[in-house]
Amino acid sequence: MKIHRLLLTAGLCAGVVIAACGGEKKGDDASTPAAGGSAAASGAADAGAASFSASPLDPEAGRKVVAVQVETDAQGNNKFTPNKFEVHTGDVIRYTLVSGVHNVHFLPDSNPGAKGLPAQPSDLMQLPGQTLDVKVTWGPGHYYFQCDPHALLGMIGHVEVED
Ligand SMILES: [Cu+2]
Repeated sequence: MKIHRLLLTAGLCAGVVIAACGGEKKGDDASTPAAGGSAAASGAADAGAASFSASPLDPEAGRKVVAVQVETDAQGNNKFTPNKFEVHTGDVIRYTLVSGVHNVHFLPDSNPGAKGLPAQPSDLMQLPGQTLDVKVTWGPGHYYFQCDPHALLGMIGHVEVED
């Protein structure tokens, strides 16, 4: 339990550092200081980047909502279910909190060269039933996401985007 709490704290601190690197305010992300190695990449990704929405989004015509459960299960495992899935451009990925406290982050360092991904980690989800939607507007390919507090415990996912 102590280890878990340390990881949680480390994850939260990392989130704060990342947010700080992106500028003083979230609305100010057009001017990214070139402090980190990925600053240029994330600056380029800002134009037309997808973002997380706490209210439901509609998929494009003919596309669908893809449900992903986010939870700490009865055995204490922190996980996305499914943690590997396919979507199409125009689909909406809907993360629904079942239990625990989690977020979703398309980590730039784990998605090298990717453009249009949500630039920032999502806020923490804390209320069971709470949803986080993101519309798939970025290009085809293989993408990685994680829960920042539990990434080191294996709370990661992969999504394959097809046209
Ligand atoms: Cu988590």
